[in-house]
Amino acid sequence: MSKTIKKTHFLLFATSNLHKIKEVQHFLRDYPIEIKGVDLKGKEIQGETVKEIAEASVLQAYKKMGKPIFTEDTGLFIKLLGGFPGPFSSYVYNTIGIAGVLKLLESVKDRSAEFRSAIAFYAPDINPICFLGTSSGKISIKEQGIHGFGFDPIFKPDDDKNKTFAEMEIEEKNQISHRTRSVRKLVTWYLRHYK
Ligand code: ITT
Repeated sequence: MSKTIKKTHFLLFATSNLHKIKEVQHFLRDYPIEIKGVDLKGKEIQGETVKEIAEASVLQAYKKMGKPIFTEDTGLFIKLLGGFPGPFSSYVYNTIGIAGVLKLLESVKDRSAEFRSAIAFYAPDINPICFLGTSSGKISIKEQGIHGFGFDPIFKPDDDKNKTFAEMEIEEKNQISHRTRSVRKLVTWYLRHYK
């Protein structure tokens, strides 16, 4: 049984996605940082990279909350489609959806893809700072699994070729996910900076 870590730092996480909050909270079980999710329903930000989107979102979020805050933007970059949907992942998920993505890859052999996660953190004593995390894998032939969210049912990470992210419990996904990798960088930096 893991022992309970006393939370001595508090951060806001601006997101509309409860799954992201759960994953980050799960990761932070072993750290003295507590987060609170806030859904600010800000203006939809477009950008060419996940970093650009996360940085623009964090400034917008800080303007509203006035407290140390971070945002996270993820994109699914499919190699054969030149990185599409990438920064348009949310739009693609809400329009053509998973079925549409599978259709675009029908009878395609090279199904390599990558999730890229960018976390941007802002507090008044620093410039916005960004941390990146990636997870490479393949787009599966069909949807598999019931866990997770978004594109999880069609993403098989290279770290565990037999399963999609949606076939993993949160604990398992968190060991190898793009989000864990960006959050870990944020936490390492944060605890050094704000001892
Ligand atoms: P925010 O409010 O934090 O922006 P969102 O759900 O819009 O929440 P993103 O823009 O980062 O999040 O995500 C773009 C799309 O990619 C969206 O459809 C998500 O469902 C999907 N996505 C994000 N992270 C994912 C993950 O870990 N696994 C599978 N799909 C993911």
